[in-house]
Amino acid sequence: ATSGSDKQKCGVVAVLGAPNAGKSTLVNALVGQKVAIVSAKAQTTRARMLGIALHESDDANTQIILVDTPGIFAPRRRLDRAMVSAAWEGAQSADAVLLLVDPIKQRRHELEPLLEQLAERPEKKILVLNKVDKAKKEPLLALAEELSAKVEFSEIYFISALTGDGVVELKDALVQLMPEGVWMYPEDQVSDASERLLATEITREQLYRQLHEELPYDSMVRPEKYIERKDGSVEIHQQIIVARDNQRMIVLGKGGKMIKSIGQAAREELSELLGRKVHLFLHVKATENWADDKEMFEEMGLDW
Ligand code: GDP
Ligand code: K
Ligand code: MG
Repeated sequence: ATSGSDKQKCGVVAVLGAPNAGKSTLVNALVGQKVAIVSAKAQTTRARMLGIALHESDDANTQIILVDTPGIFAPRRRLDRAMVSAAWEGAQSADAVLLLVDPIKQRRHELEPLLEQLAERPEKKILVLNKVDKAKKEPLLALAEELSAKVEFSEIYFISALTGDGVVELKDALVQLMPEGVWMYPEDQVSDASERLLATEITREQLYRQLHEELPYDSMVRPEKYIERKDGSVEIHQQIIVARDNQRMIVLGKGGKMIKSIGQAAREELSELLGRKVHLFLHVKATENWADDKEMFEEMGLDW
C-alpha cells in the first residue's frame, strides 16, 4: 500500500437487493472499475461475483470485499435454487450486510421475504436507497422509515450508484465497519473472477444489450480457449449455449449479422479492459436441458 499507515483492515460486505436495484452498478462504483455486469434486464447476475474495493488513509489501509448476489428470491428451477443458496452462502461470513433498494420500483414481492430473512441476521445492516437522481425526497424518507420499522438498520444512506452521488460517504461508512486484519487479496486484484470468466461476462452483457426480450432465458456463455499470442494480443474462444435450435438462429441473426455485432462490441470492450488487442471467436451451440447438467453447475461454481 502507498499511504502512511501500516495498519490493515479487511472485511466482507454482502450486497443484497431485488433484481435491478442497482447492485452491480454499486459494486462497480465502489471498486472504481467495472467488475460486475450491469443491464436493465433482471437476473443478469448469475453466479455470485466479488468486487474488491480499496481505501487508503493515514489511519489504515482497508480492503472491502463485496459480494454481489444474483437477487432471485422465488426460485423454481434447480439452477435458480442453486444460485439463491450460493448468494446466501456468500453473505454468511459477511461483516456487514447492505440492503439496496430502488425506491421507485421496489419490487415488494421480492423485497418482503428478503426483509424477513434480514431481520434474523446478526450482522450490522445498512439500508441504502439508490437512484436518488430520479426519486423525490419525501417518499424516500417515508420509505426509509417504513423499512426501518421492519429491520434494525445501523445506518441509512441515500445514493445514486449511477451518478456517484453519496457513494464516497457510503464507502467511508463501510470502511468504518471493517475489522482489523490482513488483506485477503493482492492490491491490484479487483475481482476473484479470472480474466477468462470476466471475459464471458462481457459477452453476456452484449447478448442482453443487443437481443433484449428476444434473448433466450436459457442461455449462457462459457469460456473455451484463452490463448496468449506471441505478439502480445490474446485469442479468446467462447461458447454461447442456448436450449434450442431456433434460439440459436436468433443469436446468429440474419446472415450472421447479430452474432457479428455482438462479437464486435464485446471485443472492443475486452480490448479496453485487458489493455491489449483481442481476437474474439464466438461459437453458438444448442444443448437441450443444459440448465439441468451437473457439470455446468460445477463450472459456474454452484452446488448441485
Ligand atoms: P442489479 O440487478 O441489482 O445488479 O442492477 P444493475 O446494477 O444491473 O442495474 C439495473 C438498472 O438500474 C441498470 O439499467 C442501471 O443502469 C440502473 N441503475 C443503477 N443504479 C442507478 C441509479 O443510481 N440511478 C439510475 N437512474 N439508474 C440506476
Ligand atoms: K440487472
Ligand atoms: Mg447485477
